[in-house]
Amino acid sequence: MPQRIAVIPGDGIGVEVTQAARAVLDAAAAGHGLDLAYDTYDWSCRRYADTGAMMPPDAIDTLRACDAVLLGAVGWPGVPDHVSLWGLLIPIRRAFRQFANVRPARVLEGVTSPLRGAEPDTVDLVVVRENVEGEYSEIGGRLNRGFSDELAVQEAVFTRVGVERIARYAFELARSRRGRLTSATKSNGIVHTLPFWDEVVAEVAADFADVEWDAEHIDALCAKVVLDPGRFDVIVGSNLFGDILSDLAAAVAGSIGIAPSANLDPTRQHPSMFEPVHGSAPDIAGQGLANPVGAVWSAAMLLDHLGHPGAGADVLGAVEQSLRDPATRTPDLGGTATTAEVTTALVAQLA
Ligand code: GGG
Repeated sequence: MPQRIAVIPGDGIGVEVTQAARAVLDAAAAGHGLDLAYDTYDWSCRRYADTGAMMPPDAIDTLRACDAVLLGAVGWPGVPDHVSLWGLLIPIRRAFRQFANVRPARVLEGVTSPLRGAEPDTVDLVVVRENVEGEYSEIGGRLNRGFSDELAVQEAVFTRVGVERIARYAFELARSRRGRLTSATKSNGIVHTLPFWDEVVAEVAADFADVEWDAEHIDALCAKVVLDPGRFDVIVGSNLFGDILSDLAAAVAGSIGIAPSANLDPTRQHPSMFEPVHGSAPDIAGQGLANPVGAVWSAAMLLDHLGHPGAGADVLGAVEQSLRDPATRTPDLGGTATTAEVTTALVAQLA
């Protein structure tokens, strides 16, 4: 029986980078004797423009049977960002209880960090983002539209179950790495939810005496990630803080184009989803200039998750090798290589 991967290229460069990731997955599968099968879905802003919905009504049931989802990017001018996000990406994360969004950031050889002194191998951190609650909440609404007293209310939702499980996931991850965890907070200003977050994280920490940990207010934490990124190992944050921190960490690592992510249901009751951190990049879409590394690295995480760590390590090794070579760096990394040229080099490495 093949392992089935649902591929949702989505919008813009999502189409180009998922094609690249598929080619690399095929090469890794051939090298390791894996049986992978793909089902591709055209769910996207284009579909929204044609039909009024990003996905069909039975989309979640369609995905339920797959072993993993590979997603490209979501968003296109003309469709409001909250419509595209809440019409595709967020429903999948929630329906499949993908509560841990794992986003590694490393300065790799051949990639220049904008930070002075951030040499290869000096920055190696993982942002663990709570992925199904927090500030990304449907609870709220707008009143008095169009009047001068118009207002909008949105409730952040932090549950004990939700905070505890993401904290536990992050502490376990830190324990398997360098044993250091930072919790992102803002409990000085956000007076209810974040003191609660801090309390629950501290309770979980009691089970991890071997992990050194602290909590940092998000503003100071952002400054420290820029000033001294090498000090961080695992950073755990709420949905919004994790989203912001992972883009910052990707920029510190040299380009958001190389940043991968895994939306995990660690219980494995539902499929997990793998996607580059970057969006659809309408400015370069369709020109063959997109960096496929974020999607390919996400595919390596997918292989790991499906029980093929050797294949995942080979894909990451091929990525590292391609970045070392100036001839296979895309324009976001100061090179001139096209998406297709990088993909061909990656596939050749794996052959
Ligand atoms: N590659 C995924 C993508 O297109 N992300 C766009 C985005 O805005 N994501 C927001 C989020 O991850 O919450």
